[in-house]
Amino acid sequence: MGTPPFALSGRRVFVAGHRGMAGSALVRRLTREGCEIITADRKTLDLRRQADTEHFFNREKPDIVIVAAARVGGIKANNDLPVDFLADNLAIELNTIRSSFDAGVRQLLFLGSTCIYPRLAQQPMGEDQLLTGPLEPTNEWYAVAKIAGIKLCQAYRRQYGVRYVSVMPTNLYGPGDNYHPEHSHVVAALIRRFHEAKVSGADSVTVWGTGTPRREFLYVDDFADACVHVLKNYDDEQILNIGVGKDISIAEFARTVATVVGFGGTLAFDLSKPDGTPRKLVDVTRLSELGWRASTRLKEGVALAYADFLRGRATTAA
Ligand code: GFB
Repeated sequence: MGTPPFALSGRRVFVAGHRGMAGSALVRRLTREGCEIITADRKTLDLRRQADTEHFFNREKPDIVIVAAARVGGIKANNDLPVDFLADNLAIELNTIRSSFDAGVRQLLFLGSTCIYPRLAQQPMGEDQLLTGPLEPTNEWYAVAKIAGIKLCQAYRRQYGVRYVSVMPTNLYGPGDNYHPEHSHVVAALIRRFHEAKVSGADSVTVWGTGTPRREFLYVDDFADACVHVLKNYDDEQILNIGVGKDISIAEFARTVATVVGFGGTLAFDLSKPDGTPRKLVDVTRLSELGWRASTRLKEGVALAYADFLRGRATTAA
Protein backbone atom coordinates (compact mmCIF):
# COMPACT_ATOMS: atom_id res chain seq x y z
CA MET A 1 0.00 0.00 0.00
CA GLY A 2 1.24 3.56 -0.70
CA THR A 3 1.57 6.37 1.85
CA PRO A 4 -1.78 6.98 3.57
CA PRO A 5 -3.30 10.45 3.02
CA PHE A 6 -3.12 11.43 6.73
CA ALA A 7 0.07 10.32 8.46
CA LEU A 8 0.19 10.26 12.26
CA SER A 9 3.94 10.31 12.64
CA GLY A 10 5.22 13.34 14.53
CA ARG A 11 1.72 14.56 15.45
CA ARG A 12 0.46 15.27 18.96
CA VAL A 13 -2.48 12.93 19.53
CA PHE A 14 -4.76 13.37 22.56
CA VAL A 15 -6.61 10.20 23.56
CA ALA A 16 -9.54 11.23 25.74
CA GLY A 17 -10.54 8.30 27.95
CA HIS A 18 -7.19 6.49 27.87
CA ARG A 19 -7.96 4.44 30.99
CA GLY A 20 -11.04 2.83 29.46
CA MET A 21 -10.99 -0.42 27.48
CA ALA A 22 -11.09 1.29 24.06
CA GLY A 23 -8.85 4.21 25.04
CA SER A 24 -6.12 1.99 26.50
CA ALA A 25 -6.16 -0.20 23.37
CA LEU A 26 -5.80 2.96 21.27
CA VAL A 27 -2.80 4.07 23.30
CA ARG A 28 -1.22 0.59 22.87
CA ARG A 29 -1.78 0.74 19.13
CA LEU A 30 -0.65 4.36 18.66
CA THR A 31 2.74 3.68 20.23
CA ARG A 32 3.65 2.03 16.88
CA GLU A 33 2.85 5.17 14.87
CA GLY A 34 5.68 7.48 15.94
CA CYS A 35 3.25 10.07 17.25
CA GLU A 36 3.31 11.87 20.57
CA ILE A 37 0.48 10.55 22.75
CA ILE A 38 -1.15 12.93 25.20
CA THR A 39 -3.39 11.68 28.01
CA ALA A 40 -4.98 13.21 31.10
CA ASP A 41 -6.05 11.43 34.25
CA ARG A 42 -9.63 11.78 35.40
CA LYS A 43 -8.39 13.23 38.69
CA THR A 44 -6.69 16.13 36.94
CA LEU A 45 -9.19 16.63 34.10
CA ASP A 46 -12.93 15.99 34.32
CA LEU A 47 -14.17 16.29 30.73
CA ARG A 48 -17.67 17.03 32.01
CA ARG A 49 -16.36 20.40 33.20
CA GLN A 50 -16.31 22.92 30.38
CA ALA A 51 -13.81 25.47 31.75
CA ASP A 52 -11.31 22.78 32.79
CA THR A 53 -11.57 21.09 29.40
CA GLU A 54 -11.06 24.37 27.51
CA HIS A 55 -8.06 25.19 29.67
CA PHE A 56 -6.51 21.75 29.03
CA PHE A 57 -6.89 21.98 25.24
CA ASN A 58 -5.55 25.53 25.09
CA ARG A 59 -2.50 24.46 27.08
CA GLU A 60 -1.81 21.15 25.30
CA LYS A 61 -2.70 22.17 21.72
CA PRO A 62 -3.00 18.66 20.27
CA ASP A 63 -2.97 18.13 16.48
CA ILE A 64 -5.38 15.19 16.57
CA VAL A 65 -8.03 14.20 19.12
CA ILE A 66 -9.64 10.80 19.69
CA VAL A 67 -12.81 10.96 21.78
CA ALA A 68 -12.83 7.58 23.52
CA ALA A 69 -14.05 9.04 26.81
CA ALA A 70 -17.64 8.12 27.66
CA ARG A 71 -19.89 6.86 30.39
CA VAL A 72 -20.38 3.24 29.26
CA GLY A 73 -21.97 0.08 30.60
CA GLY A 74 -24.06 -2.93 29.76
CA ILE A 75 -27.77 -3.26 29.31
CA LYS A 76 -28.64 -2.95 33.02
CA ALA A 77 -26.44 0.10 33.69
CA ASN A 78 -27.91 1.82 30.62
CA ASN A 79 -31.42 1.07 31.76
CA ASP A 80 -30.92 1.98 35.44
CA LEU A 81 -28.89 5.19 35.07
CA PRO A 82 -30.54 7.24 32.28
CA VAL A 83 -29.36 10.62 33.59
CA ASP A 84 -25.73 9.52 33.85
CA PHE A 85 -25.72 8.00 30.38
CA LEU A 86 -27.40 10.98 28.72
CA ALA A 87 -26.02 13.96 30.65
CA ASP A 88 -22.44 12.78 31.20
CA ASN A 89 -22.02 11.75 27.59
CA LEU A 90 -23.52 14.96 26.21
CA ALA A 91 -21.20 17.00 28.43
CA ILE A 92 -18.08 14.99 27.54
CA GLU A 93 -18.80 15.21 23.81
CA LEU A 94 -19.70 18.88 23.69
CA ASN A 95 -16.71 19.90 25.83
CA THR A 96 -14.13 17.79 24.00
CA ILE A 97 -15.34 18.47 20.46
CA ARG A 98 -15.89 22.21 20.93
CA SER A 99 -12.67 22.71 22.90
CA SER A 100 -10.80 20.81 20.19
CA PHE A 101 -12.04 23.13 17.50
CA ASP A 102 -11.44 26.26 19.59
CA ALA A 103 -7.86 25.11 20.24
CA GLY A 104 -7.21 24.68 16.50
CA VAL A 105 -7.61 20.87 16.19
CA ARG A 106 -8.29 20.01 12.53
CA GLN A 107 -8.60 16.22 12.84
CA LEU A 108 -10.78 14.35 15.33
CA LEU A 109 -12.15 10.83 15.68
CA PHE A 110 -15.36 10.40 17.64
CA LEU A 111 -16.33 6.95 18.96
CA GLY A 112 -20.04 6.25 18.68
CA SER A 113 -21.83 2.93 19.12
CA THR A 114 -24.03 0.66 17.03
CA CYS A 115 -26.90 1.28 19.47
CA ILE A 116 -27.49 4.53 17.53
CA TYR A 117 -29.31 2.43 14.90
CA PRO A 118 -33.06 1.74 15.20
CA ARG A 119 -34.06 -1.22 17.40
CA LEU A 120 -35.51 -3.04 14.41
CA ALA A 121 -33.00 -1.87 11.81
CA GLN A 122 -32.64 -3.92 8.66
CA GLN A 123 -29.78 -6.46 9.03
CA PRO A 124 -26.94 -6.04 8.41
CA MET A 125 -27.15 -2.41 9.50
CA GLY A 126 -25.71 -0.02 6.95
CA GLU A 127 -24.57 3.46 7.98
CA ASP A 128 -27.53 5.00 6.13
CA GLN A 129 -29.95 3.52 8.70
CA LEU A 130 -29.14 6.20 11.25
CA LEU A 131 -32.33 8.05 12.31
CA THR A 132 -34.69 5.87 10.28
CA GLY A 133 -36.69 4.42 13.21
CA PRO A 134 -37.29 4.22 16.98
CA LEU A 135 -34.36 3.32 19.26
CA GLU A 136 -34.02 0.37 21.66
CA PRO A 137 -35.54 1.61 24.98
CA THR A 138 -32.88 0.01 27.27
CA ASN A 139 -30.16 2.21 25.80
CA GLU A 140 -31.90 5.15 24.13
CA TRP A 141 -30.30 7.64 26.57
CA TYR A 142 -26.81 6.58 25.55
CA ALA A 143 -27.84 6.35 21.90
CA VAL A 144 -29.30 9.87 21.84
CA ALA A 145 -26.09 11.24 23.37
CA LYS A 146 -23.97 9.40 20.80
CA ILE A 147 -26.19 10.64 17.94
CA ALA A 148 -25.69 14.20 19.24
CA GLY A 149 -21.90 13.64 19.14
CA ILE A 150 -22.09 12.37 15.55
CA LYS A 151 -24.18 15.37 14.53
CA LEU A 152 -21.79 17.79 16.24
CA CYS A 153 -18.87 16.35 14.25
CA GLN A 154 -20.88 16.62 11.04
CA ALA A 155 -21.85 20.20 11.92
CA TYR A 156 -18.22 21.20 12.47
CA ARG A 157 -17.28 19.63 9.13
CA ARG A 158 -20.02 21.54 7.30
CA GLN A 159 -19.51 24.88 8.95
CA TYR A 160 -15.71 24.90 9.23
CA GLY A 161 -14.35 22.23 6.87
CA VAL A 162 -12.46 20.28 9.55
CA ARG A 163 -11.73 16.51 9.40
CA TYR A 164 -14.04 15.36 12.20
CA VAL A 165 -15.01 11.71 11.64
CA SER A 166 -17.29 9.34 13.60
CA VAL A 167 -16.91 5.57 13.82
CA MET A 168 -19.52 3.11 15.15
CA PRO A 169 -17.90 0.17 16.92
CA THR A 170 -19.94 -2.97 17.41
CA ASN A 171 -19.89 -4.57 20.92
CA LEU A 172 -16.26 -4.46 22.08
CA TYR A 173 -14.49 -6.77 24.53
CA GLY A 174 -10.96 -7.53 25.68
CA PRO A 175 -8.25 -6.41 28.11
CA GLY A 176 -9.26 -3.58 30.41
CA ASP A 177 -12.97 -4.44 30.38
CA ASN A 178 -15.15 -3.65 33.38
CA TYR A 179 -16.06 -6.85 35.26
CA HIS A 180 -18.74 -5.35 37.50
CA PRO A 181 -21.31 -8.14 38.08
CA GLU A 182 -24.35 -5.99 37.22
CA HIS A 183 -23.09 -3.03 35.18
CA SER A 184 -20.69 -4.72 32.78
CA HIS A 185 -21.35 -5.80 29.21
CA VAL A 186 -22.16 -9.43 28.49
CA VAL A 187 -18.63 -10.64 27.66
CA ALA A 188 -17.06 -9.46 30.93
CA ALA A 189 -20.13 -10.52 32.93
CA LEU A 190 -20.05 -14.07 31.61
CA ILE A 191 -16.28 -14.46 31.93
CA ARG A 192 -16.57 -13.54 35.59
CA ARG A 193 -19.68 -15.64 36.27
CA PHE A 194 -18.35 -18.79 34.57
CA HIS A 195 -15.00 -18.40 36.31
CA GLU A 196 -16.63 -18.01 39.73
CA ALA A 197 -18.89 -21.02 39.04
CA LYS A 198 -15.89 -23.12 38.06
CA VAL A 199 -13.97 -22.13 41.20
CA SER A 200 -16.94 -22.73 43.52
CA GLY A 201 -17.91 -25.99 41.78
CA ALA A 202 -21.44 -24.73 40.91
CA ASP A 203 -23.57 -26.91 38.57
CA SER A 204 -25.29 -24.10 36.70
CA VAL A 205 -24.65 -20.53 35.50
CA THR A 206 -27.37 -17.95 34.92
CA VAL A 207 -27.45 -16.03 31.66
CA TRP A 208 -29.72 -12.97 31.42
CA GLY A 209 -32.70 -12.95 29.06
CA THR A 210 -33.79 -15.63 26.61
CA GLY A 211 -30.39 -16.27 25.01
CA THR A 212 -31.89 -15.57 21.57
CA PRO A 213 -30.61 -12.01 20.93
CA ARG A 214 -27.70 -11.94 18.52
CA ARG A 215 -24.59 -9.84 18.99
CA GLU A 216 -21.41 -9.19 17.08
CA PHE A 217 -18.23 -8.97 19.17
CA LEU A 218 -15.03 -7.19 18.18
CA TYR A 219 -11.74 -7.65 20.05
CA VAL A 220 -10.70 -4.23 21.31
CA ASP A 221 -7.14 -4.33 19.88
CA ASP A 222 -8.64 -5.01 16.44
CA PHE A 223 -10.88 -2.02 17.00
CA ALA A 224 -7.90 0.19 17.88
CA ASP A 225 -6.14 -0.99 14.72
CA ALA A 226 -9.24 -0.10 12.68
CA CYS A 227 -9.32 3.38 14.25
CA VAL A 228 -5.71 4.03 13.25
CA HIS A 229 -6.53 2.85 9.72
CA VAL A 230 -9.52 5.20 9.62
CA LEU A 231 -7.49 8.13 10.95
CA LYS A 232 -4.96 7.61 8.18
CA ASN A 233 -7.32 6.86 5.31
CA TYR A 234 -10.82 8.22 5.83
CA ASP A 235 -12.24 11.72 5.67
CA ASP A 236 -15.99 11.87 5.18
CA GLU A 237 -19.13 13.17 6.86
CA GLN A 238 -20.73 9.72 6.61
CA ILE A 239 -20.32 7.66 9.81
CA LEU A 240 -18.37 4.42 9.47
CA ASN A 241 -19.22 1.03 11.02
CA ILE A 242 -16.43 -0.97 12.65
CA GLY A 243 -17.18 -4.63 13.18
CA VAL A 244 -16.47 -8.14 12.03
CA GLY A 245 -19.62 -8.69 9.96
CA LYS A 246 -20.59 -11.90 11.80
CA ASP A 247 -22.83 -12.40 14.83
CA ILE A 248 -23.74 -15.13 17.31
CA SER A 249 -26.69 -15.78 19.66
CA ILE A 250 -26.16 -15.02 23.36
CA ALA A 251 -26.81 -18.68 24.22
CA GLU A 252 -24.19 -19.83 21.74
CA PHE A 253 -21.81 -17.16 22.98
CA ALA A 254 -22.33 -18.27 26.60
CA ARG A 255 -21.32 -21.80 25.57
CA THR A 256 -18.16 -20.40 23.97
CA VAL A 257 -17.25 -18.62 27.21
CA ALA A 258 -17.98 -21.78 29.22
CA THR A 259 -15.60 -23.74 26.98
CA VAL A 260 -12.82 -21.15 27.20
CA VAL A 261 -13.14 -20.85 30.99
CA GLY A 262 -13.46 -24.61 31.46
CA PHE A 263 -16.91 -24.71 33.07
CA GLY A 264 -18.67 -28.01 32.44
CA GLY A 265 -22.11 -27.35 34.01
CA THR A 266 -25.43 -26.24 32.56
CA LEU A 267 -26.88 -22.85 31.57
CA ALA A 268 -30.04 -21.31 33.06
CA PHE A 269 -31.79 -18.34 31.45
CA ASP A 270 -33.19 -15.57 33.68
CA LEU A 271 -36.24 -14.35 31.80
CA SER A 272 -36.80 -11.49 34.25
CA LYS A 273 -33.77 -9.74 32.70
CA PRO A 274 -34.09 -7.75 29.45
CA ASP A 275 -32.96 -9.03 26.05
CA GLY A 276 -32.49 -5.57 24.57
CA THR A 277 -32.09 -5.25 20.79
CA PRO A 278 -32.94 -8.55 19.08
CA ARG A 279 -30.07 -8.24 16.62
CA LYS A 280 -27.40 -5.69 15.67
CA LEU A 281 -25.16 -7.01 12.97
CA VAL A 282 -23.26 -4.23 11.25
CA ASP A 283 -22.67 -3.92 7.55
CA VAL A 284 -18.89 -3.56 7.21
CA THR A 285 -18.83 -3.11 3.42
CA ARG A 286 -17.51 0.47 3.58
CA LEU A 287 -14.78 -0.46 6.06
CA SER A 288 -13.74 -3.44 3.90
CA GLU A 289 -13.57 -1.14 0.89
CA LEU A 290 -11.14 1.01 2.87
CA GLY A 291 -8.93 -2.08 3.16
CA TRP A 292 -9.42 -3.16 6.78
CA ARG A 293 -10.80 -6.30 8.40
CA ALA A 294 -10.74 -7.86 11.86
CA SER A 295 -8.17 -10.56 12.54
CA THR A 296 -8.92 -11.97 16.02
CA ARG A 297 -11.29 -14.96 16.04
CA LEU A 298 -13.94 -14.94 18.78
CA LYS A 299 -12.69 -17.92 20.77
CA GLU A 300 -9.12 -16.65 20.62
CA GLY A 301 -10.25 -13.18 21.75
CA VAL A 302 -12.30 -14.56 24.64
CA ALA A 303 -9.26 -16.59 25.75
CA LEU A 304 -7.14 -13.40 25.72
CA ALA A 305 -9.86 -11.55 27.64
CA TYR A 306 -10.06 -14.39 30.19
CA ALA A 307 -6.27 -14.26 30.67
CA ASP A 308 -6.60 -10.52 31.32
CA PHE A 309 -9.38 -11.17 33.85
CA LEU A 310 -7.18 -13.71 35.67
CA ARG A 311 -4.23 -11.27 35.71
CA GLY A 312 -6.52 -8.63 37.26
CA ARG A 313 -7.63 -11.12 39.95
CA ALA A 314 -4.02 -12.04 40.71
CA THR A 315 -3.06 -8.36 41.04
CA THR A 316 -6.02 -7.63 43.33
CA ALA A 317 -5.23 -10.67 45.48
CA ALA A 318 -1.51 -9.83 45.75
O1 GFB B 1 -23.57 -6.53 26.49
P1 GFB B 1 -24.93 -6.11 26.87
O2 GFB B 1 -25.13 -5.66 28.28
O3 GFB B 1 -25.38 -4.93 25.95
O4 GFB B 1 -25.94 -7.33 26.64
P2 GFB B 1 -26.29 -4.69 24.64
C1 GFB B 1 -25.96 -8.07 25.46
C2 GFB B 1 -26.95 -9.22 25.57
O5 GFB B 1 -26.43 -10.18 26.49
C3 GFB B 1 -28.34 -8.86 26.07
C4 GFB B 1 -27.43 -10.57 27.39
O6 GFB B 1 -29.31 -9.59 25.36
C5 GFB B 1 -28.30 -9.31 27.52
O7 GFB B 1 -29.58 -9.64 28.04
N1 GFB B 1 -26.83 -11.02 28.65
C6 GFB B 1 -26.85 -12.30 29.12
C7 GFB B 1 -26.15 -10.29 29.54
N2 GFB B 1 -26.27 -12.37 30.30
C8 GFB B 1 -25.80 -11.14 30.59
C9 GFB B 1 -25.09 -10.61 31.71
O8 GFB B 1 -24.77 -11.28 32.67
N3 GFB B 1 -24.75 -9.28 31.64
C10 GFB B 1 -25.09 -8.50 30.58
N4 GFB B 1 -24.72 -7.22 30.58
N5 GFB B 1 -25.80 -8.98 29.53
C11 GFB B 1 -25.29 -2.35 25.05
C12 GFB B 1 -25.87 -1.00 25.31
O9 GFB B 1 -26.36 -3.13 24.65
O10 GFB B 1 -24.36 -2.39 24.01
C13 GFB B 1 -24.84 0.05 25.32
O11 GFB B 1 -26.61 -1.05 26.50
C14 GFB B 1 -23.78 -0.12 24.25
O12 GFB B 1 -25.50 1.24 25.16
C15 GFB B 1 -23.30 -1.54 24.12
O13 GFB B 1 -24.25 0.32 23.02
C16 GFB B 1 -22.34 -1.77 22.98
O14 GFB B 1 -25.58 -5.19 23.43
O15 GFB B 1 -27.67 -5.16 24.81
